[in-house]
Amino acid sequence: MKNPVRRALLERRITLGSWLQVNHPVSAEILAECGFDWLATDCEHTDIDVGGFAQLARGMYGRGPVPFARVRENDTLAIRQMLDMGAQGVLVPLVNTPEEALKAVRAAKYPPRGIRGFCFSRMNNFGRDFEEYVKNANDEIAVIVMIESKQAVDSIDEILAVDGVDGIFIGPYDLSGSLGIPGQTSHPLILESCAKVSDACRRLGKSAGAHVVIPTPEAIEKTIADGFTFIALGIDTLFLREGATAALNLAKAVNSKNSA
Ligand code: 3PY
Ligand code: MG
Repeated sequence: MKNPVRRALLERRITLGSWLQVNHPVSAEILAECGFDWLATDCEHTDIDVGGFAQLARGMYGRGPVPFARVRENDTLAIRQMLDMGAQGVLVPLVNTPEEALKAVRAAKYPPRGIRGFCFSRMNNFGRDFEEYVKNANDEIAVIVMIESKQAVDSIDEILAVDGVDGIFIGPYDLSGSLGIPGQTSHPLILESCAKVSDACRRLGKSAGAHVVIPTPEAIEKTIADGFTFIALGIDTLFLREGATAALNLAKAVNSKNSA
């Protein structure tokens, strides 16, 4: 197993991914053919459990994108099971302290660096590639912690200093709740927090990630200019709705022009 996205994270190079919330492998297969560097399956805010993730990851194998899972919480077993199902990177929500960051890293690493359990499972072709997988996993699996509270922003240097944290990913919605401005993700306090986190990543040589939910040229430009390199574009659900709505609106416009 080689994970080019982890190399890019360590070198602070831009990678482009997307976000999966549809609990069916067809959308994973379709997005996997689009050329993204990685695809993150959201297991925190969807009905996608470990079995669902295993199906989506099967849709990605051999198609290019590195499978990431946003795990449902910072829980040792949640992280372990996603890795055993073939995730090559985890995004761990609501990491607020260096201790919590270390917990996530230790869950993702085999001993002696961590407490990941050994087994035959999907990630090592049910034991066929056991030795090779175990030899490389600690160096190839990416661990990204989500910064989505005031406490996390205030502790950003200490969180980034945790060995094994490859980068962070901003959660602007939860951050807005924590800052007392729920839902106001363009509020100056959020922008200030993002700038602080991005600057800390630059100083400490770690990658900063963000989700460009509506990928307009301005939003992409700003995200890159702000120093983010691990960039999620859109969501499968939004691509479906936007594509369908655009086609329908086009047909309605043609129809009304023809009947005018
Ligand atoms: C947040 O904004 O809180 C998120 O977790 C986005 O995925
Ligand atoms: Mg969140």
